[in-house]
Amino acid sequence: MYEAMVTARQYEERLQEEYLEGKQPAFDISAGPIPGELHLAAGHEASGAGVCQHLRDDDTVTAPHRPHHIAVAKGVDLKRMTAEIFGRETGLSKGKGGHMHLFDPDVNFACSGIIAEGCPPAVGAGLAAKKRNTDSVAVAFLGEGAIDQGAFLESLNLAAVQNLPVVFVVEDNDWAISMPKDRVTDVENGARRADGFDMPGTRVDADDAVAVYEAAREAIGRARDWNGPSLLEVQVHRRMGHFMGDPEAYRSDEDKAAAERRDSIDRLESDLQAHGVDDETIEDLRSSARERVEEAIEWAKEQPEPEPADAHEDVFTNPPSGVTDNEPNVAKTETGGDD
Ligand SMILES: Cc1ncc(C[n+]2csc(CCOP(=O)(O)OP(=O)(O)O)c2C)c(N)n1
Ligand SMILES: [Mg+2]
Repeated sequence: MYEAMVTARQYEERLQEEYLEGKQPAFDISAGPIPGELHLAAGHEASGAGVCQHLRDDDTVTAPHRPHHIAVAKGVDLKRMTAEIFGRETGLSKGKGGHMHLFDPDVNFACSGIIAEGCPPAVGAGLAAKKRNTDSVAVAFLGEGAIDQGAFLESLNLAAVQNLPVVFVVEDNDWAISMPKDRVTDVENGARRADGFDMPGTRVDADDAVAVYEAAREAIGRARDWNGPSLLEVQVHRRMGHFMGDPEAYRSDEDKAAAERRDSIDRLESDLQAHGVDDETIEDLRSSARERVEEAIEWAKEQPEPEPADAHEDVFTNPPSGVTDNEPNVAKTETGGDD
C-alpha cells in the first residue's frame, strides 16, 4: 500500500510541474505539455491503495475525474497512462481521452469526468460476472459530491436487487469543487445511503490506509462470495485545489492546514516504523517509486503526437450494417422509426 501511495503522490508532484510548463504568466489552460484540466488526488491515496490491494486484474474498477491514485493502485500501465495525459499517440486511448478518461482493458480500469458516471458500468460489470458465473468483482469509486446523483442511487438499487458483486467506494473530501458537503447533502455519514438499499454501509473516519484495507477486505470478500454489494465511505482530504489553477478563495486556511496535517502517507509511514520497518526500507520504496515515475514521464515526453488526420478514428463504433455514410447513425426500431 505504501508503495502505491508514494508512487501516486510522486507521480502527481511531477505532473504538477509538467502541467505548469508554458501556462504562465497568465494561466492559459490550453498551453503546455498537458493541455486542459488536471484534477490531482493528493490526500486521497489511502482509499485507492487500501481498496485495490484486494483486487485482481480481472476485477473491474471505475473511477471519477480524480483518478490517478486509483489507477496506480489498480496497476494501470504508468507509461501509457502518462502518454495519455500528455495527449500522445501511444497513450492508453491514443491521446484522445486525457487524464479524466483513462481506459486500460488489461486491468479493467476506466474513469470518467462525469460525476457518478462510473456507477452504472460497475453494476454492468457485476452483472457480467454473474452471467459468466465468475468470482470477479467490480468497484465504483466516486466523490461525496456524487452521492445525491440518480446514477449512484439507481446503481445501488440494481446491485442490491440483483445481488451483484459490486462495492461502491465514496471518497469524502468534504468538498465538491467549492461546495461544502453540509450545504448540499442531508447526511453527514454518506455510508448511511446504504440503509435504503438494505446493504452494509461502513465509514472509515480517518485517512487511514490500514483501516480502509480492513473495511475493503470485508466488502470485497462479501462481493466475491456472492453475498451482495456494499457501500464504503472513506474520509480523505483534498490537499490541492479542485483542479490545477483553482485559487481556492472559498476555502479557509485552517481547512487547508487540516488537510496537510492529516496526511495518510505520513500516517502509514509512522505505522510502518512502529511495526519495525526501518528507514532504509522506506527510502528504498520511495526512490524506486521516483525512478518509475521519472521513467514514465521521460518515456511519455518522447512519444509522437497523434496525426491530425486520425482525429475521427476510434471515436464512434463502426456503423451497424445497413447504415451508410449518407445515413444518420441512429438506432432503428423494428417498425423502421428512428426513436
Ligand atoms: C453530472 C455532472 N455534473 C456536474 C459536473 C461538474 N463537476 C465536476 S467535478 C464536480 C464536483 C465533484 O465533487 P466530488 O464528487 O465530491 O469529487 P471531488 O472533486 O471532491 O473529488 C462537479 C460538480 C460533472 N462533471 N458531472
Ligand atoms: Mg468531494
